[in-house]
Amino acid sequence: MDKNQMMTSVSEQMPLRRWIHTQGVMSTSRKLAEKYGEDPERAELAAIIHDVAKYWPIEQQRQYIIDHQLDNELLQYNKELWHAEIGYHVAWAQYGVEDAGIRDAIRYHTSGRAGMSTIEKIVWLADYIEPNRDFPGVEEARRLADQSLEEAVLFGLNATIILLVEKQRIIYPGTLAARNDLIHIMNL
Ligand code: DGI
Ligand code: FE
Ligand code: FE
Repeated sequence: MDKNQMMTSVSEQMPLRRWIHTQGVMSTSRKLAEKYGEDPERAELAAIIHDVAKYWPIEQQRQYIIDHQLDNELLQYNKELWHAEIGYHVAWAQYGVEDAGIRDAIRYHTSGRAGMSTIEKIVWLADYIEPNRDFPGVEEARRLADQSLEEAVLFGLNATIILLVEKQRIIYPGTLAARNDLIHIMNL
């Protein structure tokens, strides 16, 4: 399937505001890729698909993970994590994306993980700072994104973890592992 067909198919599965967000993630992913030595086309393709399943009914999301033998441990954690795992499978099953790096960027775009690749960090960060995002701290995250990919992702992971703690919510261990790993590799 070509890029335009994918964009049409993805946009039909979400409300307009989410498609506008996706377009923001696409352009930001391209820019970050140019800055940090990744292929802008690969980063953009991951961005197009990253939220494809975000608005699927939640029971359909659960069933998709079970039916396709995806990581069902995620079902024990917050529902916001599920659409990323589904997007990883849909990218291949429905859109024919074979590039494992692109598919992993979709897979880990919400949770993050230890040992994130450059394209994984780019899509994670683009999702966090794209121009339509507006929350306390987004300006600081954008400023850090100009300086260091790792520092900016770490800032976003920290803020996400703090928010989850404040709301008395469960934290997926992979998110903590992503944060710990960045601190290790940055020698903080
Ligand atoms: O799909 P988007 O809204 O564009 O963004 P996303 O896929 O990064 O989802 C982010 C939301 O997921 C964010 O508001 C926090 C929530 N969330 C719930 N549990 C977890 C989590 N995020 C992480 N990183 N880890 C969790 O365990
Ligand atoms: Fe998402
Ligand atoms: Fe998103």
